Amino acid sequence: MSSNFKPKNYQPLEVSTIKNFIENSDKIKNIIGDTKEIEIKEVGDGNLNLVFFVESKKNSICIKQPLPYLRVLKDWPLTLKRSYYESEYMNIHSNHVADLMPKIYDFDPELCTITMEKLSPHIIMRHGLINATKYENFAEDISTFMAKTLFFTSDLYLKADQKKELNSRFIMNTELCKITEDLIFTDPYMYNKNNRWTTPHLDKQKKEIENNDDLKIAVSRLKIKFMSESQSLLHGDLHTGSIMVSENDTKVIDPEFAFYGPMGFDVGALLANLLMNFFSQNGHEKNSGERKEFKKWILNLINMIWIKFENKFCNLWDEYPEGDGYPRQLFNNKQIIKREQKNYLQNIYNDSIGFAGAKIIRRIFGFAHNIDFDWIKDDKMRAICENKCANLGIEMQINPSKFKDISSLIEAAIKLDNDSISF
Ligand code: SR1
Ligand code: MG
Repeated sequence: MSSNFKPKNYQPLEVSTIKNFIENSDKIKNIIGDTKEIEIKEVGDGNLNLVFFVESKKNSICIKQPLPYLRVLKDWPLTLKRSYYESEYMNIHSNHVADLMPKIYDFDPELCTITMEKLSPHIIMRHGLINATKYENFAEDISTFMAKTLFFTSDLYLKADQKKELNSRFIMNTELCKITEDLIFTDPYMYNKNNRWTTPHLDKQKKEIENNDDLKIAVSRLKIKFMSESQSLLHGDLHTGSIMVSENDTKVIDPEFAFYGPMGFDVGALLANLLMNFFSQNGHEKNSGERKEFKKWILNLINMIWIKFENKFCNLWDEYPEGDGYPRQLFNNKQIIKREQKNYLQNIYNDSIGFAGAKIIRRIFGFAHNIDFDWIKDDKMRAICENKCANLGIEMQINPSKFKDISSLIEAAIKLDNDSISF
């Protein structure tokens, strides 16, 4: 299960070997049809994997294959087993959210490939948001995705043995969890050769982070929560680079970090990435003020996502109170459960705030950054956007009670965005 897991016939695919790969699989060949005139492109631009698009007259597919190391840092070994976890996650959730993920055609345990539907005309959501494109169905779609994936794999819906069995299928995704444990909860708070930030402008803030004991305690508490609370089967990397969108459609991709963890980790990842996009907008303006309207839209999106998620999650709980968590026999009085739902959702919200704060800091001071900020060409401008957002990320971790509900989070973001900062 570790990085030395290597099936006997594993070979990284190349554009020149894809035809052969298709011809060796009846299933895939059937989808593609005649391979004589196919077009093949390697398009992977993430941190980890190879991604090929194949187009024939009949159909188009996407083949994703892990490498035994990090694509962006070749001397960092990484288990091939991750594609197994990704395909397991997609299979499990295809019951609940089939229309919110690409269709999977094949998982090849030898080559570790996942062959799936090629999404078109979808693009990576992060790219769309950087260009200030609005996705009007997104709040509806992603709140459904999170409510269903998190509820249906929790103790609220499953019997204890079913949940433990599911958990056991992901329990050894330890290498991917370790990336998160190091890159999100540890490295940004100390010296690490892989860390980077907009220097020299953010040098002072980086030092303050390293010297802030309250912050290091807060992030370590979040790390403990991440490592020990097996609440639901998480996507594990639910940022806007793991979501593809078209005008009216949303598809969640890339669940290779899947594992059983605290629900707020997925919700927080999404909120953090939308907040980072909000703070990056000034840096993408050609004329000052032109993104004002879009920034309002992003904040409203954050608000809608949380409210819809909360409602949908509680509705699922009302409809399927089947899990061992709150045995039905104990609660004849529905009001008691209603009250407890509020409490439960408040806890998810509180966790989401902390995790979102940690996710913000890692993307500004850690190893893997977001293009939302990285694509701001002017260093000073980028530093200003990042600094304001990082101030929010720090507060969200040390003073989560300041953000008791989603409107207080939004007000705080507006206030920090209006701060005048100069370097
Ligand atoms: C070393 S991989 C860096 C990051 O890329 C993925 O998207 C995850 O967020 C991971 O932490
Ligand atoms: Mg990914």
